[in-house]
Amino acid sequence: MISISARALLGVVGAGTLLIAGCGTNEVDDAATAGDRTTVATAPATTIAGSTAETVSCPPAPTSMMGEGTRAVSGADAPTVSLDVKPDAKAGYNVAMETTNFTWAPEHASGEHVDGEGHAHLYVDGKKVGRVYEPWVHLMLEPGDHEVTVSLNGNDHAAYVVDGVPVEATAEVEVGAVMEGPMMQEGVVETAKGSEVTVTLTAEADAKAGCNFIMETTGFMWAPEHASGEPVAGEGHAHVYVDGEKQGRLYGPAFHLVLEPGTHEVRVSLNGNDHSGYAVDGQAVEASVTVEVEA
Ligand SMILES: [Cu+2]
Repeated sequence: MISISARALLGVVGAGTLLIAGCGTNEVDDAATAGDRTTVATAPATTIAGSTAETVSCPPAPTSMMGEGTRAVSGADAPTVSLDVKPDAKAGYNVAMETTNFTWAPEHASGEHVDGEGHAHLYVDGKKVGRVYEPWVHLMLEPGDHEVTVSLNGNDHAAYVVDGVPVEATAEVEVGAVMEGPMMQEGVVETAKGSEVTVTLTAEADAKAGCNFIMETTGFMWAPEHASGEPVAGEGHAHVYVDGEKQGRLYGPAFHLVLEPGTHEVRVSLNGNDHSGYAVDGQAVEASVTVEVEA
């Protein structure tokens, strides 16, 4: 049902003009499941352990597309990318990119060009969904035939091009009318004493648009390849919420968000492979930061 020809990126989907790295147009995903809610209710934003106190100002989306341009590269050192898209056992698709001669550098996004460094841009049916900062992304797609494309871009967003051909990969994805996986209980996993799981979240204005977010975790292993699989102690991924609404999954510690003007709370939770939220002493393992986007 999926034919593969390239690679992909990261996935969070947003409502409205929200531009998160990754997802399709809607992110129903695991959003409707009850387990998440509990953790939200019991953890007021102001007391979340890993949260950043000050408000971070994030530039709005550019009103016109800045010339992102291209960067011609050649020779044996030119970056390459390939793409693998597989249905997730619960919802949506897991997209894995493999790259060569390429260094993921979310911390340099919108900064100076460095040969071989950069991030990916994700497109669904030719429309840019957002940036991807790491090789795994979760995508929600509407029923129908879709083309998922990832391009490799430098820190300054210029697309890498080899012999006039963009370094990108495309996968054809055919989404059936019903693609609901088995309903998984999104409960809470109390972590055993002595195996504490923690997360902190920081945001920094991106020089071009939006904010770049970085999670730091302890006692936790990113396991995108096990998402919607059996729980393994300490493994998992994150869920990201904006103003209390789930946007999608995160498969690694770095992500980019362009939000609508206003003040927003961006929150992440650490979740097991089965999507249960990690908790320590009854407290959800999550972190939040408040960002302000100028009109
Ligand atoms: Cu999950």
